[in-house]
Parts: sequence; structure tokens; C-alpha cells
Amino acid sequence: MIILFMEKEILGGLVVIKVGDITEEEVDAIVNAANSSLMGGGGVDGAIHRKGGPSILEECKKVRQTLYPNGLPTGKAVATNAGNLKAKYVIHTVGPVWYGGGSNEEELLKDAYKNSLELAEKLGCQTIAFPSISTGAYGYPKEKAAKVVYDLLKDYSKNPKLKQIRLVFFSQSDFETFMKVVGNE
Ligand code: AR6
Repeated sequence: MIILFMEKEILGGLVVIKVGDITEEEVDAIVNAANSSLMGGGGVDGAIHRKGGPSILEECKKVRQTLYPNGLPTGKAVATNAGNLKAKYVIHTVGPVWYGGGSNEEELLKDAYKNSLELAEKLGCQTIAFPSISTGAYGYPKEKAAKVVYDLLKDYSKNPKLKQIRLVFFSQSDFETFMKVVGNE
């Protein structure tokens, strides 16, 4: 019999790693791996807009008309309502497209996570759920992304302002890739 570990706490319980659909998470903020247009797309972005309903897109349009007329730059984050999702906010961030590693991808991926965490803190959130930003359509290698995210969260865990950070992987194998990086530490 194969026993699958679908959920695991790391970094003193601050971070929960799990397999699931992020649109089902009951947290204060759900992070969306968006694109600069903020007008929706496939992957996790499509799932969030589909399940959250049109009020999220309405607010994204307002963001484009006001704060970011040229689109949300890579690495930045912005919040909207969460529509029908079981969250107070959706934090939209744009991860980097993977061009081979020499185009500042690592820093930009860190920025996407850091700016989302900071924005959640400013909004008074205690819990947040992240998808695996950039590792789908944007092609960031999963193991490399896992290392970047783990290092960043290890650092964050020294002085955390949020109570819980959930990393929601869409497949068991993505979950295991992350756990392999944790295990190597
Ligand atoms: N819950 C959790 N994770 C999910 C879900 C879900 N419901 N759906 C997909 N994933 P991607 P990116 C995982 O492509 O690489 C969009 O079209 C997926 O398996 O959603 O940052 C945007 O509009 C993968 O591991 O985001 C942009 O144009 C991870 O989420 C572009 O894709 C990220 O995959 C952004 O690309």
C-alpha cells in the first residue's frame, strides 16, 4: 500500500505544505499567479476567476484604470476582493517567465512572494495560501522554484508577522519535489 502525505508542517508550523485546489482554501488571502494584464488567463488564474466570480475581474479592471494602467509589473502584487471564494482577498502577483535563469528570474520570483506577504500583512491578514507561482505556463523549473521559496520562507520565519502560510501544490509530485528540497536542508 502506498501512503501519501498530503499535508505537512514545516518551519515551526508557520508553513503548511499541501496538495489541493487553492480555490478551496479557507484563508484570509489567496494568492493568484496572474499575468500583467490582470484580465485572467489559464491555470490557477483561470480557476480563481471562475470560482470567485466576476467581482474579482471588476476590481482588476479598476486597478488597471488607476494604479497600473500599463499592467502589473513582474514581481509586484495587488489585492482585490475574493468574490465567492472562502477568503477576504485575492492577492494578484506576476511571477517571472523562465528564460533559462539569466534574466533575473530568481529575484523576480522572490519579489512575487515577498510583495504578496507584505501586502497581506498590510491588509491585516493572518493566513495566506500560495500556488506554485511561475511553475506552470511560465515554465520555472519546479525544483529551482522550490529552493527559492523555501529559502525565502526560512528567512521569513525568523520574524513572521503572518500566522500561517500555506503552499498549495496541485499534484502529489509537485508536493514531493518541494519536500525533497526541504529534506535536503
Ligand atoms: N490550485 C492550485 N494550484 C494550481 C491550480 C489550482 N486550482 N491550477 C493550477 N495550479 P500557472 P504560472 C498550479 O500556469 O506558471 C496563467 O494563464 C499549476 O499546476 O497557473 O505563474 C496566467 O494568466 C502550477 O504548478 O501559473 C498567466 O498568464 C502552478 O499552479 C500564466 O498562467 C502555476 O501554474 C502564469 O503562469
